[in-house]
Amino acid sequence: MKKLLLATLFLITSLVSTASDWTKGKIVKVEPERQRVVLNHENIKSIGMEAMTMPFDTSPVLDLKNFKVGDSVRFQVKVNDGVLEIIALEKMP
Ligand SMILES: [Cu+2]
Repeated sequence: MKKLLLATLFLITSLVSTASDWTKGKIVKVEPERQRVVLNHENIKSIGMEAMTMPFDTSPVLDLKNFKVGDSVRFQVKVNDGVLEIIALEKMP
């Protein structure tokens, strides 16, 4: 029982730390019709990924029409069935 509780607490803690982990980047390409965006991103600590330019799938709740090439942004990713998905995306001043 205690083990289960600890496992649950650990899971919740990991979810929270992932959710609060913002990474900065720049929009290289936007594809609103495919819910995809290409970002030049800084290293993503939560998944140990170095800085690079790459495409991302984005959550259907994000309206990509609000973004354009060259925008400075910050974002959060989660791994969904082995595929990276952006779950939060915000413009930076
Ligand atoms: Cu990358």
